[in-house]
Amino acid sequence: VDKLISIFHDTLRIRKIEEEISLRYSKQEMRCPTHLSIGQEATPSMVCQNLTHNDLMVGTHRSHAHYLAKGGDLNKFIAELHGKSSGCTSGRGGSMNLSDLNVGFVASTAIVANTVPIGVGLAFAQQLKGESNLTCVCLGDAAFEEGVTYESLNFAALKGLPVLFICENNFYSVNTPLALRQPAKRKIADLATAIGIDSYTLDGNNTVESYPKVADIIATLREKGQPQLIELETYRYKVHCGPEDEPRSSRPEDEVNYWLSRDPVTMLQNHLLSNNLISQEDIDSQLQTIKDEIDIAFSKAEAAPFPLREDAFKFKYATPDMHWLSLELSKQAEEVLS
Ligand SMILES: Cc1ncc(C[n+]2csc(CCOP(=O)(O)OP(=O)(O)O)c2C)c(N)n1
Ligand SMILES: [Mg+2]
Repeated sequence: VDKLISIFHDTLRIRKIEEEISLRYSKQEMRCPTHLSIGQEATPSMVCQNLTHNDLMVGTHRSHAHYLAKGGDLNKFIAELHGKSSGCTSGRGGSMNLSDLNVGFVASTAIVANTVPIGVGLAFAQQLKGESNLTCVCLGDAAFEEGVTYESLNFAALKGLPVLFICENNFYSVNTPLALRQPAKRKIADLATAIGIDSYTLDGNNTVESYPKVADIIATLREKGQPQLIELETYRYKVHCGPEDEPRSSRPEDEVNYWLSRDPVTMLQNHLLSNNLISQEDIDSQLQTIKDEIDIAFSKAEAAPFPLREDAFKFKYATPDMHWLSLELSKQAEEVLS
């Protein structure tokens, strides 16, 4: 019960944070492309209940919820969206490049499936070092249309790496439905099973039903140290990228109605209320606390300084013999900025 209440709090908090981003986005203070995951909040909230800050996580272009559920700092997150130096990636990454080693959130990247080999490599490194933590790799359904995913799953199976693959299947890649991209009768989880990874398909919106299974799978992974994949079926309400709602006309009406009737926050809230596990007063008080912390995070982010111009080329990847290029780019940047 405590876990369900905690998951509810996380889903509600992530929902409210992303709604606020969506509301404020048109002010043009957050200048990075932003992929919201409103409708999908239960999956990272369920998974992260069973992860510690020692466990590593890598994410995707749509990783706000992953970062927040993993324990990422709200102030640093909102500052990152504003490109400020107090951001979790020092204002250099934005929405799609979140990173915070304090909570084991190593990286997220914009390239579909890019973090799958990175996550498997991290797990391999941890195994070589004799560490007992696990690595969680978040990926979308479209990552199963990229060759590198199969190579990485194969390597994880071969080496017996403690990797938890979390595939959030929201049935879309940008605007293209899964049915137009992958054979209808073949489950994503079955692909990973065929490679030699224990895999499961769960309802990503029904926390009451799926959470105990998620907890068991992660416990087994910790015990046996073998990779596991969970495909969590869910749905996003917003457009692929940006703050607007997905136009009703762009998707089949019965499909939208089905998923709206299974909203993960509402379903869990109804369960907790109807079983007297939480009261409306508790929810109202949680909402007030969340609102206050969001307001503070935005105020801090708006007031924070941008990274310094003279630091523009710090932390870049370049060998010393490439230094001439940085100097040249730096000169050009100066000219543009002046
Ligand atoms: C290698 C690569 N191909 C294409 C793109 C363009 N792109 C960005 S997000 C995206 C959709 C990814 O869908 P999915 O993995 O299911 O994640 P979702 O957006 O549904 O969360 C695509 C095609 C990209 N970023 N990288
Ligand atoms: Mg998808």
